[in-house]
Amino acid sequence: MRFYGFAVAAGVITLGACAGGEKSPADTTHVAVDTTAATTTTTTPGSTAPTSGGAATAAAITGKTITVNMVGDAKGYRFEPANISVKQGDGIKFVVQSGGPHNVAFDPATIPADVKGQLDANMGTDKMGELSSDMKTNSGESVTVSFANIKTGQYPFHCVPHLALGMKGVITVQ
Ligand SMILES: [Cu+2]
Repeated sequence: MRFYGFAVAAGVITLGACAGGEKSPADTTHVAVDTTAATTTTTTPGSTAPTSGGAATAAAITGKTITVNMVGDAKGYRFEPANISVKQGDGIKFVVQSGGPHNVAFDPATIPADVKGQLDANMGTDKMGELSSDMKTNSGESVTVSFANIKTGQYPFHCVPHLALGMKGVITVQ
């Protein structure tokens, strides 16, 4: 009885030492290598797909971030302000105030081909389609768009659910 108990205990300790000592370093190395390979493989086709000269990697905001409110009340649905001027590198944070759900969208037909891929990437990954953000419902929820690597020009935008009600504006990149 006493001998049996000792043998089991010793066996457990030995197994534990082997597993911990030999497997961990090897596993860690393999995981790290695999992750890098997987990331590279996944990112490359995604970036190339929009055919915009490899410009589809999100460019971070380097300037200031301007806040635009998304409002829906007795006076109607609107962006406040609706006409916004930014410098290249600035960002715009669209924040739900009331009347949601709202979103931020650009009509692909109005965006130059050499801007489309970059602008789409600069909207982040929470999107329901090309150049169209997810819906934001609750007050305080927001969509941030970077205008880094976006050439100067005028970019009309709108809120998909309220476009027919006139919720739209124009962003001028200077
Ligand atoms: Cu809206």
